[in-house]
Amino acid sequence: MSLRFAPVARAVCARRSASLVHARGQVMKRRFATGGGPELQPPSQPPGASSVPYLLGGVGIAALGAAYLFFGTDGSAQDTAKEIGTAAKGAVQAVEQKTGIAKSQADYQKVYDAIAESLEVEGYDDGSVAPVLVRLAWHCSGTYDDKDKTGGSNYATMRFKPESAHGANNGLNYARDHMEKIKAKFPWISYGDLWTLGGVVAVQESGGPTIPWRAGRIDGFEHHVTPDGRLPDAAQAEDHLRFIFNRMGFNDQEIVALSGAHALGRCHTDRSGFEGPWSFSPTTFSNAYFDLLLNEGWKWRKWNGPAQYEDKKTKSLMMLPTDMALIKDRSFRKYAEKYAKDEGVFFKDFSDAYSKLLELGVPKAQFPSQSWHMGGEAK
Ligand code: CCH
Repeated sequence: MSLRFAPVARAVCARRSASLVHARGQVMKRRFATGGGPELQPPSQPPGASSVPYLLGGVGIAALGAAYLFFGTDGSAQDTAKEIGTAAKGAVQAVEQKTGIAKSQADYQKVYDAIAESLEVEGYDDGSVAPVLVRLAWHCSGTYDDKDKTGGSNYATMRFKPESAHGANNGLNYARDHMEKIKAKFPWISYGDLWTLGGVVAVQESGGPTIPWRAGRIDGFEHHVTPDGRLPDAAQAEDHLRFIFNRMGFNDQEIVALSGAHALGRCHTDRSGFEGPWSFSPTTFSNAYFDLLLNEGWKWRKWNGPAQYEDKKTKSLMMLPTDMALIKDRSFRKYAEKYAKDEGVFFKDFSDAYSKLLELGVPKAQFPSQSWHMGGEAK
């Protein structure tokens, strides 16, 4: 492909305003529910709603008993009490979701709108926090292990020191702090719902596909934190990618689709050690990552940092060793080629895989039966 955008190194400001104009002009207005967007109707009250409080009380008591049996007397009495409270909350929430008396989609749409309105931050990277919010949503979900069902987005365990200090999460304090401002406005939302909804808003408002999403995650405890090393190491290659993503339950096609998120954002020397953006338009979600990966010339960058590639023409773009594995490995490559040729196919596959990613580790009973399309009409 030809280089369609202004070289990054030459004009950060020009690029910033160009991509933001795109985001603002073409995307943000369309997706916001406020300011004339489509009105979402709260679900109607279920028949027999008056019996629901009794039902909830019963479920809560049952959950208390179950939690006591499950957790026994391990740990301090205070911890056990908190655990029981969480288990009860999960059970009550499941019933609330099923009966429709939980917060409605319209309530979550208000959170969506507040996040969308907060995305542009003057002076931060390329002018938008969307990329780092996509990364927060992915890292809070990608700890999942499909064998023992630990990890994932349910408990928002990155709030705790062991996980927030895992090397792969460097720099995500910025995203978590940003989301604290939203949490202050909507204290009823769980962190897992907040962070994953943030990832949905960020993709959609950057011009990406609609991501089906639903509420239902609950806040957990420090002992839910999973061991370090569950997220991918960018210095490695295809075997490592399969090892990490197969553990979560993803196949080759889904691995490649998810990797297309690198159209957004950039690497930071003070976070991962790597440097630079993957695309010329790092605040716009598109299939540019695959296009560039396949159609630009790449060579190892000569510098003091970790081994990474740079594009031969402008030397302003980068690829990680794991990115390059997507075109070196034959099975991965066929999907990369498909996505480079057809953005519609990429959007569809990304939407499916990202939606699945954001629900990893959440017991199905905690969700209402159907996913929602937040932010207006599905795209
Ligand atoms: Fe990623 N990613 N990612 N990534 N990532 C980085 C940044 C972003 C890997 C490594 C890195 C996914 C998969 C992988 C985003 C979304 C996704 C960085 C730079 C590294 C390193 C961090 C820094 O320095 O700030 C590796 C390895 C894999 C293996 O597959 C997946 C999956 C997703 C989402 C679906 C986004 C977005 C960024 C940009 C963040 C920012 O702050 O700009």
